[in-house]
Amino acid sequence: MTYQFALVGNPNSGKTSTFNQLTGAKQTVGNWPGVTVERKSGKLRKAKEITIQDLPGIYSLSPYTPEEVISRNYLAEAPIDAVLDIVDGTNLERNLYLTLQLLEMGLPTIVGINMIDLLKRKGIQINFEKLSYGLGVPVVGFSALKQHGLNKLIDAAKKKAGNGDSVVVYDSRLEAALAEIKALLPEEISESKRRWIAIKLFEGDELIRQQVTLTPSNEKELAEIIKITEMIFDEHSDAIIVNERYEFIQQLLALATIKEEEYRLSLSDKIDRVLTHRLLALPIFAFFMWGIYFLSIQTIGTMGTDWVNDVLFGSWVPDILQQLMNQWQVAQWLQELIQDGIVAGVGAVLGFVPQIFVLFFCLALLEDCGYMARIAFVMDRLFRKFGLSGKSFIPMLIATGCGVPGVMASRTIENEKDRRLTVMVTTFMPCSAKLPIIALISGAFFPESSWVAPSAYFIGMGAIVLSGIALKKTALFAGDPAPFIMELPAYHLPQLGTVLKSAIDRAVAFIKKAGTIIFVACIFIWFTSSYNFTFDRVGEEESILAFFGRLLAPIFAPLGWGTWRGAVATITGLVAKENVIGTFGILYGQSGVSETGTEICQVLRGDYTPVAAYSFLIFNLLCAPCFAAIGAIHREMGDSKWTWLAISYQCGLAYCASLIVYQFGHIFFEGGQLTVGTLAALIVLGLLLFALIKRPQQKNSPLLQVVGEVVGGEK
Ligand code: BGO
Repeated sequence: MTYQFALVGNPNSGKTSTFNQLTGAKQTVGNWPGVTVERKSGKLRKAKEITIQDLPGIYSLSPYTPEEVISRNYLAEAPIDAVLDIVDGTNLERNLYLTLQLLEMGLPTIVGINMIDLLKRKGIQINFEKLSYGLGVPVVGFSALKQHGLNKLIDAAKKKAGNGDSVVVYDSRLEAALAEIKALLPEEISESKRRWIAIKLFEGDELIRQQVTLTPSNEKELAEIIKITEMIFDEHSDAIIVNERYEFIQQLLALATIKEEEYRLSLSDKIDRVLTHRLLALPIFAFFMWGIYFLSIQTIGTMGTDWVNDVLFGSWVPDILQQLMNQWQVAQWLQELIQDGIVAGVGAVLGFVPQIFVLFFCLALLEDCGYMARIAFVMDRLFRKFGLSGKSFIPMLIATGCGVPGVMASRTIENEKDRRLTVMVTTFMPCSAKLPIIALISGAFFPESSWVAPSAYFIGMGAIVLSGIALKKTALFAGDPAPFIMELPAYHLPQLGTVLKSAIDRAVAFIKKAGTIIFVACIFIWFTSSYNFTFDRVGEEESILAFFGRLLAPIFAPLGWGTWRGAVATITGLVAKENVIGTFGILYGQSGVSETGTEICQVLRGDYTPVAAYSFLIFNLLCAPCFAAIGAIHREMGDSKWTWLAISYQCGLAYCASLIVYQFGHIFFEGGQLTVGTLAALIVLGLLLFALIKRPQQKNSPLLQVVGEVVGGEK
């Protein structure tokens, strides 16, 4: 059996090279168009029954140039068994334009993607199967220069010989017009050529118009069809066809090609490989947080805080105020209120502004460069293991600034159980108001350890994760976590303006609070710590505050800090967490030493052991948040029962954690004796571990059943 194959392709696609390889001819090869200007033929080297015709290089079959005329006439008239369409793989879009026209002609076509050696070098991947599927004809990759794949090309051509079906279909409105034109064509035109001729008539191809004889009414109808279609597409008919071809090619390319630059890892991806690594992500995050706390609480921030405490509120402000009050002959009680109440209390709180500024500057840096989004992603992986959604991390991240917006951010969680759980645990994160407590305790009791301050952050997160594990096992919160899809923005250099603004905003909010709510609270604390119930001026120990503090202190005794001052500071912290420090400023300032921050530290060290102080820190970190955040919890929970459940859970967990830390820490680090408190801590630890490791419950335990009925009527 003999075969007639035609080599067709764009100039420079490697047709002549292919022809030479296949036939052993020595045609001139060149990297400029027009090397093959006339048709040449030759016999296949390995199978002389196959004749190959090398046609001139062309870009299109709408014949504008002599080469296009030669090629089109030959393709339209010669008895060809198969067309070998030689496509420059590095220039697919332009080359496939000709391919589509070959398919429109209904020719039995094999697409040979040449220059696969160059494709490899350029990092372009072509999926030949997908391309073949899209075009509806065989596609073979080869290299004429490297002599790869040529046999496959011939085999495919032999298989395809004589079969010219095409699957190329354009816009349905255009196809409808072509179908109508096909119906107008004379019957003697064969079925295989009718669609191509319809396209050519639609395009307005003059040569075809002359060759096809239409009746006058069909002529009119053809004009009508073209006119309507042009109106529909709002384009000239030839432009409609061109656009459709390119549209088809774009879809093909999207389906079948990948450029390496599109999947090559960007710098951002490379950084993510490390920062979001399964094993490394959390240690790296811990290291970053350590660095941030080290800068804000241990070094740079502390320098500012020391200056504010020792110089600004240690001498400048009190001295200037004292002079003014002496000049204006201010009453003694008012002088005491201003110095011992307001300056000591508000000053102690304001002393932490530099540390807060540095902390939030560093956090804003991490947020602005895109790292915090990664942490949400990493946390999603971690949280998901424990049944929580990564969506819960966003409120927690916001809560590092302030618990109120943090709690409100839980609204993005669709699953009601997950949302309630998130509201309940979000305020475990240390907010800016808790930072002074962290700074004071770590500075006063652990000046040598750089891990105590960041540990507050990790304790907050640990409490959230462990709460998630334990609570998700109860029927109140059970269920699969909501899916969390977030786009990770590419890393970029942080904008100094944005970062500064974020840090300044938070510092200003802190200062505003010190000038309002803390100011009023300090007056109240000073008054109640300076007067007794008959409003006589008394020493602190006989004051109203000391009375109430002593009533509460025993509750906190097992936690190691059962002094009336510690109890009062914790309770005033419910108004605003800054009050904890404001209260210490007033109470320990009045104890005869001095108001300055450094000296408060010395007095504190006399009242508490380091383990007791750490237990105090943990309790104040985890217990119910300030009133404003409790209000937000109430709004989000939408009912008092859930709010009370949240507050009770927070205070209960805070108490248990502090108890365990103090009781065991006291024995291990301070040589304490075993007591009833140790036994209680052991039992509590056992119960907490049990809550963590027990099997998830389908049915509520009797206790939770009661709670469920109370808070949500759940059985
Ligand atoms: C020059 N791989 C590579 N890398 N190049 C190829 C391949 C292939 O598989 N196939 C062809 N070429 P024609 P038309 C040249 O001649 O066959 C190259 O127009 C050069 N010449 O070598 O002529 C081929 O018949 C100087 O390149 O195509 C030729 O379709 C510098 O593609 C070009 C660089 O081949 C066109 C290349 C003086």
